[in-house]
Amino acid sequence: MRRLSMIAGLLLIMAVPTALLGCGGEQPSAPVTDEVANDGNPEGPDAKQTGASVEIQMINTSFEPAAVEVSVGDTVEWVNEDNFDHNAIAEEGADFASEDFGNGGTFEWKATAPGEIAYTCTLHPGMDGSINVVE
Ligand SMILES: [Cu+2]
Repeated sequence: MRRLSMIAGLLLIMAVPTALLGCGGEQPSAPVTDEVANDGNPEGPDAKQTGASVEIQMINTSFEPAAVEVSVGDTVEWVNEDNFDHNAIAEEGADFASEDFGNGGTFEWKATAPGEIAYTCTLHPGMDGSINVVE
């Protein structure tokens, strides 16, 4: 028990100057506690929450690629490259539903849970796609 608290004390002593250095002196106290709570690694937790962005084109009345695999936290973005309207409506595994949108229009949806998703464009029978969301 005593050794543990000594180690904690050492870590605290080591962490404080690092946090102070990171501040550059212009913003005195407020950000320090945040940096210590993040273990002094701003890339870590933030980078994981942000996730990647995966683009799906709507072109020649199909989704390209028609099947994608994304991770929880990733954002899927549909971009309409055709000169007429499309939409992206989840049929199974999720509940997103875009408006109809034309050339250059986009729709975004963020994957929040793992699973298999089937979606379609309701304007064009057979224009189907799938998203496999993994941890
Ligand atoms: Cu369509």
